[in-house]
Amino acid sequence: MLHSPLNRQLAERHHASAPLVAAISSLGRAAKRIAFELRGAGLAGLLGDAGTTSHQGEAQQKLDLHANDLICAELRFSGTTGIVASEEIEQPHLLNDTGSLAVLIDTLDGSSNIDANMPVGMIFSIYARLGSSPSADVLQPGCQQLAAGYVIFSSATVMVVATSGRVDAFTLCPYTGDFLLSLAAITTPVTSQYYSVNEGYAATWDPATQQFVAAHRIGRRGRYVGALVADFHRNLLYGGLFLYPADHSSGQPVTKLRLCYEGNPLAFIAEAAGGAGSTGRQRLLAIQPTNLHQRVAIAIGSRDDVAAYEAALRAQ
Ligand code: AHM
Ligand code: MG
Repeated sequence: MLHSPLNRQLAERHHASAPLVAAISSLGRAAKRIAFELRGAGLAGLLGDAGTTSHQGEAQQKLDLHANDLICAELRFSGTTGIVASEEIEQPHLLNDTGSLAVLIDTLDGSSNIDANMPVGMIFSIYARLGSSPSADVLQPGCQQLAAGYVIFSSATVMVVATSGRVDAFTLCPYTGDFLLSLAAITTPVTSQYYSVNEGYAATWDPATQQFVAAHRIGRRGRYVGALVADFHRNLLYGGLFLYPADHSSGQPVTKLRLCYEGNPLAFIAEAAGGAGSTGRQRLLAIQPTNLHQRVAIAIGSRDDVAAYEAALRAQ
C-alpha cells in the first residue's frame, strides 16, 4: 500500500525481524538529520574539506565526519546494532555488546559533489553478527546480507531498502517527517538503453573493456553523475549498466570502489530487483572479503547488460 510508513512496510512486506526494523529505522532517523543538515550546510560553514585525511589517505569532508557521528549515534541508540564499520573509520567499532547485527556504512558517498549542490548518498549493508570477532562479523560475503539499502539526498530524500527478493523506495515526507512508501516491489529492466561509466578513463582500461564500451554505447545513451548512488538509482528505475573498471595504467589493475560499502550493498539491491552485480569476472556477492576496505571493479545493473560485459571479458 503506497504511503505505508517504513517500519510497517519492513515488518509486514519484508518480514524483517524486530532488530532489523530497529536498525533500519535508526538509519532513517540519521538520514533525516543529514538531509536537514545538507540543506543548511553552506550557511553553517559545514562545506569543504575537514583538513583531515581518512585512514586510506583521502581528504575527508566536514560533512563526511559529521554524518558518520550522527549515524553511529543513532545505531548505538537502536540497541540492536552490535558492530558498525564505515569508510571513515579504520576498524569496526563495538556499539552494543548484545546487538545482534553488524552494519556497514558508506556515510556520504560522492561527498566531493556536495559543494556543487549535487546529489549524494548514504549506503548501508546489514549482516547478522557471527559473534566470534568484530572483523569476522563484517567480513562476510555479500550474499549473507540480511538487508541493504541507500538514501539518496536529492530533490527529494529517498531511502531504498532491499531484503532478499524485495526492493521498496520510501520518500521522506516533508510534512510528516516520515519515510513513506513511494515505489513498491521495484524491478529493474533486464536490458537497457543507458550506460554509466567515466569515459575519461577509457585509455586506462583493459582492451576488452575498451572494446566492449565502444560497441555497447552505440545506440545507447550515456548518463554519468559521478555520484554512485545517483547513477545507481537512475539505472535501477530505468535500466542501465554502471561500470567502474580497473585502471591498468600502472601495469597493475587499480580499482576505486569498495566491495563492502559499495559493491556488495548495491549488488544485493540489484539482484533483489532482478538485476546483477559483478566484477566483470565473478558475482560480487560471492566474494569472500579479506579486507574491510578492499576495492573492486564493478559492473552492476540490468542483468543482460552485465552478462554481456562478463562475456566480453571472458572472450578476451
Ligand atoms: P568517494 O567515496 O570518495 O565519494 O568516491 C566515490 C565516488 C562514487 O560516488 C562515484 O561513483 C565515483 O567516486 C566517481 O569517481 P570518478 O570521479 O573517478 O568517476
Ligand atoms: Mg563511497
